Amino acid sequence: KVRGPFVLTTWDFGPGANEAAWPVLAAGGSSIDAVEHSINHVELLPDEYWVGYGGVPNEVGETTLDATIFWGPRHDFGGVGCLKRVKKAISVARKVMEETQHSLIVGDDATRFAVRMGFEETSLTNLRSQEAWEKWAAKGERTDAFLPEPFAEDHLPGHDTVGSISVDAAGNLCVGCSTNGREFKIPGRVGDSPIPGAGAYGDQAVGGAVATGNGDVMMRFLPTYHTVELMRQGMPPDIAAATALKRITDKGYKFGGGIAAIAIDGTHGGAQVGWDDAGFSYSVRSASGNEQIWVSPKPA
Ligand code: SD4
Repeated sequence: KVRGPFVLTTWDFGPGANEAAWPVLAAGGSSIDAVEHSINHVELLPDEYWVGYGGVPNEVGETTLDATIFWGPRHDFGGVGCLKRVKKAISVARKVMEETQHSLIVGDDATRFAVRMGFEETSLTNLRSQEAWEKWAAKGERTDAFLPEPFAEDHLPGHDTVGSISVDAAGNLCVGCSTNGREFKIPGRVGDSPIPGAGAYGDQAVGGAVATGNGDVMMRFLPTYHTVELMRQGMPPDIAAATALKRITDKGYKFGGGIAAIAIDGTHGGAQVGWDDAGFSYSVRSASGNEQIWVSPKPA
């Protein structure tokens, strides 16, 4: 449990993302700015394969982004799906939330909306994502999303969706996430990240949860909504997250997925399935420091 304002961010970039967000909270700023700072930090990392610029491309070699943001005080929400050629997907999601009556804008129209809001249109491809795509395309393969049983096992070498949850000094909750989704996905594919209750969910009275992993499976179960609702009933975050994931495995799905959750009072926890060997962590920054918590241990 942490006290006072805090920010929680998933995966190995969590500590760095939290540090990017912490000055906002330390200065008495808003959790919405903290979440945006945290996620922008990861979106702009050139060597981060799963989020933002330079990220894992789709089947035709284009990187497209999904992102979402929840704002507690008004239970407000904004998201973008399959956003192209704009780096800061979480910031575009914030514009959807703050500047429109809509909740989710997708595809080329999301790009047009972003440009209208003043964002720069630019390539998301860098050397790393270009090379990864060329190597894959040279094998002449179709994406494994065409397999009849795509979820019989997890084919993905890694996952790294960034999810952030913050509560500021005023007690206001913000939850966000951002991702490229899935390697060599079918163009137009949108994952769980911009679906409310799937990739992220928050309730000002309870807390927030963020998910990472095979979104094609996870979105069928709204696991972050489930986690937050169990927390509302008094379940600790780690048990709530594990219970939400168990709902999925109980249906027979074998997949890799993780959830990190934190209650408004600072009690936090996470759970994962399929990543006993791969390792899954989240980090929490508060006035008492920046702590990385391993839900499943990082391989030696
Ligand atoms: C997706 N959930 O689009 C995302 C991928 C992910 O870590 O989390 N990767 O399916």
